[in-house]
Amino acid sequence: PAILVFDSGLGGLTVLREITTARPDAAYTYVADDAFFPYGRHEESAIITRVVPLIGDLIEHHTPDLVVIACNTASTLVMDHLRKAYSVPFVGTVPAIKPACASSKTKRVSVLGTRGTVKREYTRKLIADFAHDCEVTLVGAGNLATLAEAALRGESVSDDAILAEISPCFIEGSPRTDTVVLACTHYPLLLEQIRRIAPWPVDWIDPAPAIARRVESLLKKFESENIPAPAKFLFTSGKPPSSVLTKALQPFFGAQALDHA
Ligand code: DGN
Repeated sequence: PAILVFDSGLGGLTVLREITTARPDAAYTYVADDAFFPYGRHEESAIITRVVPLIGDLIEHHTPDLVVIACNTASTLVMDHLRKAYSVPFVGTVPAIKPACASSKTKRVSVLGTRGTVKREYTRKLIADFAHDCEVTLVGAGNLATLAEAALRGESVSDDAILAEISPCFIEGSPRTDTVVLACTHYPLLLEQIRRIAPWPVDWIDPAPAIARRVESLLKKFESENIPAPAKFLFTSGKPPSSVLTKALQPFFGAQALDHA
């Protein structure tokens, strides 16, 4: 099967990594709309106008069997529009509020996302539907996705810069926060550093494994083929990646060739 994975930038690679483990036999095209990055700073209407036709063009050009929108900032807005406009199956990425509230022991959960994601109607509805016995704090991080991309490029990102973005997630008191939803696909790129500097240990919920399970179930009809994994492709709408970045991306694309266009 052919799978198209889309994000505003390179955060969706954390989702790609998980899906490729589940279905190593699929052909992957990863598209980063980096010319419009970060999506968190755009108006809702601008994101819809940008993403819906862009995905249409990509479907026409790449004819995928499945499209994964590996971006919360876009998924919380465009999934209905996409499903109405195109017949290919879609998997979106939305804040994992339901599993976080189910697993939290203290029933104090924070949702860390872009400013766009945390103010969405869609996110509020997830809270209304699934957080009955749980107190949910929404934290809009203005700069964390950009810091994650800098870290991926090999730049050093200071503990203080990250702490400034994540500290509002930690609500003191009794009981205190024990679970934080990573509601932006970029944040797992920083998880090691985030865990090390967090004021206290919490469960960080990364949606990628759940997305990979969903993809696997939608792809059941494509029998797993015992063939060498096809090359994976990276497309960017802005600048081509530097050689440093291309090297940093290699682990996400596995041993196969990484081609860029
Ligand atoms: N990775 C994206 C998300 O999951 O929301 C958005 C990053 C951004 O555009 N700021």
